[in-house]
Amino acid sequence: MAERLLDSINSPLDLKKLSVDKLPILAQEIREVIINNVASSGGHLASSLGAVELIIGIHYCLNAPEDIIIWDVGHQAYAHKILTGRKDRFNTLRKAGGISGFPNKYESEYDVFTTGHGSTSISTALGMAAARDIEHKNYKVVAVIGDASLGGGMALEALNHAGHLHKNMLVILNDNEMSISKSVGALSKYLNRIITAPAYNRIRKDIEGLLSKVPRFGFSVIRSARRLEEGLKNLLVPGMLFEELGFRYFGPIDGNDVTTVIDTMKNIVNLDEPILLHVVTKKGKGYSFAEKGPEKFHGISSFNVNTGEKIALAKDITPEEGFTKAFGNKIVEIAKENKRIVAITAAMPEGTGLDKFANLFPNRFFDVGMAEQHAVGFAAGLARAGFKPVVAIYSTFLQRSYDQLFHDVCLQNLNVVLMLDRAGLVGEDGPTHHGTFDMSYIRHLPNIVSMAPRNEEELNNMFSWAVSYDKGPVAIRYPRGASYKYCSSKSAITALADESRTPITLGKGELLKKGKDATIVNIGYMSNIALEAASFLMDEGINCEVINARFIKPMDIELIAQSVFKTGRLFTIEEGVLEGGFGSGVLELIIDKIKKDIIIKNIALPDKFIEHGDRALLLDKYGLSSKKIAETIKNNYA
Ligand SMILES: Cc1ncc(C[n+]2csc(CCOP(=O)(O)OP(=O)(O)O)c2C)c(N)n1
Repeated sequence: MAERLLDSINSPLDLKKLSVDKLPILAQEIREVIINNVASSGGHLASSLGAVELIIGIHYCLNAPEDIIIWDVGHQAYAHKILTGRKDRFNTLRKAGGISGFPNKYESEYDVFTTGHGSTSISTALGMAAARDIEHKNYKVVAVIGDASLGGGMALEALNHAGHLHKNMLVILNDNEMSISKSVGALSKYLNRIITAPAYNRIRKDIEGLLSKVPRFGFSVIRSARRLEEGLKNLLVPGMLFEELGFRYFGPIDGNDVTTVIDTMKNIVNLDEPILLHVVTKKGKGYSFAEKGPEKFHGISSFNVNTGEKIALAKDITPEEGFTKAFGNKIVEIAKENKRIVAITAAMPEGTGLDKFANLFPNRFFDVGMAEQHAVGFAAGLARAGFKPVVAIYSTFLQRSYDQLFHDVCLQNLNVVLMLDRAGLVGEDGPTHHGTFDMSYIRHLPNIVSMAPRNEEELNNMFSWAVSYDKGPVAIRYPRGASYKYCSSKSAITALADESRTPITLGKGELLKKGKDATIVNIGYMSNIALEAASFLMDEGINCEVINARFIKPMDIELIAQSVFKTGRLFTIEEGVLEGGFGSGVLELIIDKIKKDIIIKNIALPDKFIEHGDRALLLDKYGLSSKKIAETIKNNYA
């Protein structure tokens, strides 16, 4: 096989040895590596394919790692990983022990910042630029941000501050007009106008030249000329918004033409002021299936390279199954009757299952863009005006809205329903995406009800209950996937579950299995794993009582205390961090109820950021598989 250009590249220094005319070939080789590896490991394909030439251009013109590059979200940075010494390990992408799907500061000196959440890059870059200037150093600082991430509050706050500080920094706006689905919002319309009006660009220079010739004598003439200049510029010059914010705007340029990227970068990289370079790229570039379906290929699991079809894995569920689907169907069913229901997503209509609602009730559906803080504040407004807003959001992204939850929702005691998808460990996306903190950060807020369903049917019941509850906010957490994937003996658990079904009542749990030797208290879907653990223990002669608490808050401490009084042993189980979580809540309340000595063990995730890897593997590693739970109970069964 003829040697590839890529074979000689182990760092950006090697890249710079190539002449510019060779770079399109290199881009092609990098694309092949990305496509072939993501086809097996899954990952963020379309964004990474679109950014290949841009990344080559950035590394060609900068001097990383001395020069700083901050990737926003970081899902587009696969080519960066490949060019910075990780091409030989790229086949371990997202696998346990392998390289991370996002920039990771512990993985490489070229990944200056660990990222995964959107809209953070300009703040970080500005901070590093300010630090550089205090120390009179002279490295360059670059933030690379997508058009959807630019609409997030933090990015807009950072732009505002950057223009004011007037630091030497470069913001590269990678505009593909897509978020996961089509970008939404006034800013995206503005960017679209810039891209689709190339005439503006051509005449920009002419107009500036013309304006420079306006006679500049006499105070009022100058003032009028300036006003005219501003007015005309606003009307005709692209990027005026950024210029008004204190940036010099360059672009739009074709970000998939590596020569253009390099020529432009060379011209601007030494300018000593805040620069915004607007590059236009094609999401999914170079892989026809991804170009045609950038949404499907934004984040994808294993697929067949030749057909673009997904490859079914044992852990996969069908499109009709799972918690997300159950919620998506249930909200549609209820909203047909209840016209006060409105639904809100922060740029994830498909991921949260709200796409069906969006199609059926466009007037009651709001995609606010990548703006989780605003999503919750906006919901508060709708609730205050008498509507029943349902905010569907991933557990990890609601972290953005902690203060809105506190100030705008809980303090006002408003009837907002929060549907927290991807609660618990999400697997391959890793620490930035695991939803392991919500029980801790919600449980301590007054007024809010917090719950978790055992399976899809219970999610339906809980959601119906939450929508009819009118005494304050409700949060419901549920994991990725389907409940039956949470244990191996599906039939036994379904049978048990059918027997013990009870209606949802505020603050009431349910007894799933009677026993006498130990009490296992679970929250929601972990009950399935606990039931399986209980069946293992039964074989060892330990008869456990299993409780599904249903409510994290208010908690059914009576039910738990009665059981513990009988068994003398309490084991709590949760797929969340131990500190401040569900088990901690049980202990806080039970301390006043149980007067005799009991054995207590909280089984939860440790006080650390959990790495990426297969979810089942991680559950087992951290003691939350049914086998490990059974082992822990046995070992603590004195
Ligand atoms: C705070 C936050 N909200 C939501 C997400 C989920 N998410 C990941 S990428 C993405 C779209 C990003 O669009 P853009 O910034 O335009 O980059 P592109 O993928 O189009 O290159 C979203 C919504 C996230 N990572 N962070």
